[in-house]
Amino acid sequence: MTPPQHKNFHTSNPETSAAIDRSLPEFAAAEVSDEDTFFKNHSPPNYLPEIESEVEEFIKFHLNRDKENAKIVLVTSGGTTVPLENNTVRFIDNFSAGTRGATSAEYFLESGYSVIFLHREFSLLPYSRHFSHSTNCFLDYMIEKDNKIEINPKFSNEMLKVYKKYHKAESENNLLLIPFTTVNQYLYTLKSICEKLQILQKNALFYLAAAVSDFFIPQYRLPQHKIQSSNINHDGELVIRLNQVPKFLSRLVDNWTNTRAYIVSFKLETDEGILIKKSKSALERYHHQLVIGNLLQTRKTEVVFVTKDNEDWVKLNDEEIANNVEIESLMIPQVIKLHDKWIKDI
Ligand code: PAZ
Repeated sequence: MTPPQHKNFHTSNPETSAAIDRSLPEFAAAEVSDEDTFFKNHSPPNYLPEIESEVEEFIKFHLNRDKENAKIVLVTSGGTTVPLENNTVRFIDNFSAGTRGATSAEYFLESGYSVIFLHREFSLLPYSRHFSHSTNCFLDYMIEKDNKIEINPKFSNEMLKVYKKYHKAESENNLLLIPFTTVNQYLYTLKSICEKLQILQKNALFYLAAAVSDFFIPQYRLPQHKIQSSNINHDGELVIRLNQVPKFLSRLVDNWTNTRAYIVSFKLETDEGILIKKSKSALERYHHQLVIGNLLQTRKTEVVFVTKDNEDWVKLNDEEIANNVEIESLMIPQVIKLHDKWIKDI
């Protein structure tokens, strides 16, 4: 079966076609029940239908290959932006580089899952992450020989290993890359992909590692053009009002996904005193299967798996840290074990 060719979408350009619509009603401060209001008051990205057909094709391809056993994981990754202008010059962003998502995606692929990778455009990607965003420029991996360019032999073994895995994922059509930039694009695309994955039932896994903004400027209040330095108040301050982004996890669990899907969300905190409490309360509030808690400061070396009955820490030991072991190499087998048990029991 020949894998379909994928298009390249760009999400980081402002959507001038979706200029602000002043006829939209004033959008009230968000509460948990405001998810539907959000979609009513915000237009979908104009490329969404094309992404939907790519996702449909991808799912169809995998169901045709193995209807009973095709397992697909949706990995979300990276941070969402909050534009301050419609023609976006400035935006609010967060720290996430997409390391967790890109690294996890590789371990899922190695374990036989197909991956839909919903990621912030230009954040880290599976496989290329080993050579991008690093302190080495990609040209440092090359050398010139006889007026030709070659891979520096110093790096070629490492590159070959990564290349083989990348090539396998690509040639078997196991990895679908879907980008987003803004929080609006993320939410619309997430909803769509969740709905398309309903057909997989218990074989669908949701691994929601993206760092989604909690606050945004609703479309009806977004200035069309660049904020001018004259837009200040009497005290010389620029005042920006942000609304709360509705908590979409409840909709995702209750409406967007099949009730038999396995859903993993992440909880990031900076205060270790509240990490477990907040992770547990997310689980109780949204009734999904697993919350993975992590602290900003230690997220690369330890995480906590919070389920209905358990709190299990996954930690790298000193030797593993010294050997650059990736914590995702311990996390993903655990997640898969839980998903397998879910598939067997449900
Ligand atoms: O992208 P990254 O590897 O730098 O960070 C990963 C992470 C901390 C964003 C992720 O593990 C996470 O906790 N995501 C959810 C964040 C939240 O909304 O609480």
